[in-house]
Amino acid sequence: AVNDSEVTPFSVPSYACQRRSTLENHNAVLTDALSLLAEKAELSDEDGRGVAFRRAAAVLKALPSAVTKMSQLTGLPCLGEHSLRVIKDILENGASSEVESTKESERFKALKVLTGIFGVGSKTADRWIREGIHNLQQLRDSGQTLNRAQQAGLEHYDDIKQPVSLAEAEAIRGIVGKAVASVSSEAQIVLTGGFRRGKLTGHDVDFLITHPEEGSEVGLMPKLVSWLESRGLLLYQKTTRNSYLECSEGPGRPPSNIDRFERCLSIFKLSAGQTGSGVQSEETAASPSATERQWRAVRVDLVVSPISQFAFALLGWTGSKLFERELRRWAGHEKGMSLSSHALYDSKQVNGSKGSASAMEEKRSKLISCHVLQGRYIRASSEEEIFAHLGLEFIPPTERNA
Ligand code: DGT
Ligand code: MG
Repeated sequence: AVNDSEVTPFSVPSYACQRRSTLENHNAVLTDALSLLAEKAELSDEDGRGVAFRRAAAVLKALPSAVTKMSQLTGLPCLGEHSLRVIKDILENGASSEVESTKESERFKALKVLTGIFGVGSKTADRWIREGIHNLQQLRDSGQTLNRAQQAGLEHYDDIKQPVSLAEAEAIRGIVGKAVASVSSEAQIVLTGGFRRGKLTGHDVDFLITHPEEGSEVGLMPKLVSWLESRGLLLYQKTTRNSYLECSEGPGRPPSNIDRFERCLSIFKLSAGQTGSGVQSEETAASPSATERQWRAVRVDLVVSPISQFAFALLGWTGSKLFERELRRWAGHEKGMSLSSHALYDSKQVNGSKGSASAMEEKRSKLISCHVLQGRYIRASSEEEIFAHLGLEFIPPTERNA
């Protein structure tokens, strides 16, 4: 055994967007434990605590080998007292008592089941639990009023909780690609989300659609949805309008742009024939009925972006969620910029000052209408350019699995 004085502590940069996080993880036991506590916090509306556990897990994911001693963790960023206690418990006792008791907790189990229903968030789940509803049967029997999304979510629960395979994602890519091509010969579609990061399964399939000519993306979404609906491919869909309006000092975008459709949350009906190899293999079938009926329900998200915002949308919808959050934190805290899935805004240009924006300036920027702001929007036509503007080394999608 190596004694403590010979242990070389690991070293990683603070922000996840400064690190290359592949799908390889040498510390899965530890990161699973921390992720579960993050999930518990998120389901209890303790977002700050949730992010802290997510950041700690991401640091461990980035390590080149398995942690065996606490002393290896000396000096690592983002490992708070609570996370360190959980890690220590696992290294010393093989398990964390907090994690184990969470897994057994009736409340946690109920929150997981209920929020697993598409359209149900933690607040709704919490209300139902307080009314004595802990599982799907109790929900069905309760006579609770469900909205359209929740009804569809409950109906397709077993299918939706089943991971989507890459083959299924590619089959859907083919169908949606055909739909896009039929409504516009020039429109482009990209697979984003976890599959773009090289994951082999996902909880949904995410697509980003754009058109090379600015403005021609307007109206694409309703046409696309009609195409899919008329062929019976959508079990559920809800399209929401884009409410983002870029306001730079340059010529403003026409007001009509705030009205275009932007995002469609859907439940796709994927036929067995469309994946080539059948919907599910025998051993992974959620229920006999899922194999008998020769189709399955899959969550699909469609997003339409104008070409001027495409690079930002692509970066924003590729994930991981923590990687995105860290990019925005880096932009704000280290660069005095504000990054979204629409744009990069440099607020430190105010009065030509070079330093990073003070909290006061940032507050002022938020209060003042964007028409009189003196900062500037930074254009970018590729992800590489956005990383460069942020002063970060480019991290390809497959290394954004933080
Ligand atoms: P998955 O589907 O479980 O394999 O995991 P991901 O990484 O595909 O996660 P997902 O599908 O929830 O979201 C994909 C990315 O899209 C995520 O990393 C962040 C981004 N995203 C998700 N929801 C929103 C949203 O409401 N607004 C914006 N701007 N981005 C979002
Ligand atoms: Mg996804």
